[in-house]
Amino acid sequence: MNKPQKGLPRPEPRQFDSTVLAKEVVERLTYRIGKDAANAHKHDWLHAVILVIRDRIIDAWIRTKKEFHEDKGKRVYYLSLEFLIGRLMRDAVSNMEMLEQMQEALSSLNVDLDVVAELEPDAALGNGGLGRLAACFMESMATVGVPAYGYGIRYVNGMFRQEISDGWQVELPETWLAHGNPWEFERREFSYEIGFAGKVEAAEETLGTPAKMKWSPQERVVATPYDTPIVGWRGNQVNSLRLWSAKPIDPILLDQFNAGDHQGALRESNRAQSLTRVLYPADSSLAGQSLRLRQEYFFTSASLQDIVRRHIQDFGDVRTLHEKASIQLNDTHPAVGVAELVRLLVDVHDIEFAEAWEIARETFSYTNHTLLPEALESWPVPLFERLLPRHMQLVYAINAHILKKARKIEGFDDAAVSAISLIDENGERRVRMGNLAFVGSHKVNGVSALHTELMKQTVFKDLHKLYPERINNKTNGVTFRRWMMQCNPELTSLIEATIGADFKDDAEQLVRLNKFADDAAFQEKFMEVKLQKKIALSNHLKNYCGAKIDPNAMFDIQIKRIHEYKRQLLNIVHAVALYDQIRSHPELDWAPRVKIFGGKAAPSYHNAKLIIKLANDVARVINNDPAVQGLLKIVFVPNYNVSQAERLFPAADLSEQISTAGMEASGTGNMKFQVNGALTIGTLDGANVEIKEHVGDENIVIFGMTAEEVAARREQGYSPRDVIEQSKELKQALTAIQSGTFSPDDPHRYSGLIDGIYEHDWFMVAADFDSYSNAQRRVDEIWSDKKLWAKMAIKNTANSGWFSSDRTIRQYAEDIWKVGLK
Ligand code: 26W
Repeated sequence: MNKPQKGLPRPEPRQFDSTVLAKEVVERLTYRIGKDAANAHKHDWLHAVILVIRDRIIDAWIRTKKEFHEDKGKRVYYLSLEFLIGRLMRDAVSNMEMLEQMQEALSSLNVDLDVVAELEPDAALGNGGLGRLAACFMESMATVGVPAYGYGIRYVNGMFRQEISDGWQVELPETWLAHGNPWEFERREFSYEIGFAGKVEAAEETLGTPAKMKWSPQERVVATPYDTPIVGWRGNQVNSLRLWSAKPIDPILLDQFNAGDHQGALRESNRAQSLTRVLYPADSSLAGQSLRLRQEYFFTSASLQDIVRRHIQDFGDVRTLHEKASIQLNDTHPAVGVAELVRLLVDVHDIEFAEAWEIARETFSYTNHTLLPEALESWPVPLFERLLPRHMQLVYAINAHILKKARKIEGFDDAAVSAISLIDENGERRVRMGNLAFVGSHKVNGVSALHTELMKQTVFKDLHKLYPERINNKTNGVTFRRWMMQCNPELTSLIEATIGADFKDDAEQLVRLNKFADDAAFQEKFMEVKLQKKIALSNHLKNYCGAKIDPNAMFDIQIKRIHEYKRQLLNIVHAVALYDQIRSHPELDWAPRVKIFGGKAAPSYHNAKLIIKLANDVARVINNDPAVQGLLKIVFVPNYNVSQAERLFPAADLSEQISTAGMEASGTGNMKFQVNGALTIGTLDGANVEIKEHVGDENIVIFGMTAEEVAARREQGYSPRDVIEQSKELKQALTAIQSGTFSPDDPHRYSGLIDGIYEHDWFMVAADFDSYSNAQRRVDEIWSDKKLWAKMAIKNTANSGWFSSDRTIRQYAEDIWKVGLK
């Protein structure tokens, strides 16, 4: 249950005097930035505003740290290679409840808050869903009162900037730190040394079996933290996000430099700094690069050294670590931490292996975010051994320990033993990071009910047999502060005027809107807000990418990473089919639609990049054909990121959640659409299943095969060619794409892509097409009944409260972390 602050009276909204704020902004501008109002650039204003907000947050931050220290309670550490935060200013100013006063203060200085807010760069230290979830969780942990620290990497270059050139994706570096970052504080005093490679010898006093050892790394770098305050709703608690930056031990080898070897003198420095230079822009397969493993170990080791240091400082004895610390592994990216913590305990703190192993397992828990085989991390044994020789020994020791236990269990045959092994012995030997994370954790969770069930049946089938209590579900959520209150203040005000303000502290109060779903006056107001947000998006897109779209058309939106399993291709093929039908039957009453796409492709993912080009090619032809003017339009929004998302979700009528069932772990975009009153067209995949349960079958449009049906169909051997032959609509659309209708400059551009559908169609585009197309007709029917659409849209918002990340975090706190909330 989502209760505001454990029954404590809700704090009164803070009072900030706008004249005081205006004075402070000018004061910061003068004395911290060194400018007067007459000469200040917009960036200077932004900086000054942030400094004013920041100073207030710092007071609460220091108070929070003091409380943690005095409470002597358990703390939560969220280890994630990605935090996709976006902009922080609006988050901070609205969670501190000073938005209106700050707006007033700035307008008294002739400055527009919205204009300066646009200048803040997006902190895009993540790829997609997993990274954005980490950011929502940080905000929710501060909101519900979890004493938490986030740990990650301070990439100099986060996610690349996407430009679309002649319809193709081009990747450019994004330099989010170019103007400095007023939100971060360097804390050099908490720097740690991180080692790589080198040799392992017996320690002077050997202790226990396997024994304590001495690792002498061949290469060492320094990890220096930068802290960012994360303020929760109403500013009650401020947690820290600690991001590590790599620095050389010796910035320059002076002797070498003076001897004339200028490059050699800087080599070590450059090598160290390259560790945290760039985020890997792939959210599925990784071709085993050693830099990636080095990044993972670097931030994990630094975080664990910091956690152990803090624990000893506060509690004196490292043996009680598991009682006072809960470490959440966000996917397997920090899974090497299991071996690292055992190493620190055995080699540095003289604890015997068996006890160290118990402590580690009680401390860690692991979240799995994907079942895609190519995304399950594993490292070639030779690479792992060269880079982390001591950890390799410990992985073998842990493996021996686990396999011994498994062999004693009846019915655990050789196949099951080899499936749970930490080493994959099929072909090139590899260390399986998923298995390491699983055995090294006391709890392992999936991110939606369906995904968790599939984890038990597929990737972790045998480990689940061995540890049947370990796997549990924690359905994802999103923070309503960012995804409703900040990006859709118009909707927020309407809801407040209708049901009061309680939903701001407890999103589940939104259910009170259910009784207004049939109320004609409320329907009108609700759809009026939607129209306003659509007009705002139309205006934005005109400036941003030259797209001209009619706000009265249905905004049908698919925004997410481009991946074959997410099936943007199914949506594009449907657009082509619809185009064909409108042209063949101009006499019919077509619902005007704008199909909007946005998303980045991994730079090395050929088909994903081709799908972007196809969307743009199809857009060019359709948008220039007078026969469908005003009825169908396609827009590909370049550089989809958190800030674009904040404009797109509130303006959506239709949310496309059309992955091949069983492949999308949860989805969180689906929730952001729902919050903002869009209807979902989707498969029974990930959290769509639970969205359907919450909104009711009649308020969502479901199509396609279930996960079970997909598995059975693949098992039986599926013939896409036969399916295509039986669907005139599909065949026509595929033929048009294949024959170069949309790519006259290169008629064979899409041969390979379409051949893939004919030959194997792994993602079942053909198999689900007719069902999808029928579902889209149903969407058109609903659209033609404005009252029905409004009612369904309201029902979606009204029943979205359960998908608040506050609920998710409370469940983690209770079931996994066992930590009290403030
Ligand atoms: C190879 C490296 C790699 C592998 C997987 C990098 C990143 C990943 C992630 C697991 C990809 C990811 O972001 N997964 C998404 O996580 C979201 C939050 O739980 C879910 O909502 C999405 O369904 C899932 O695709």
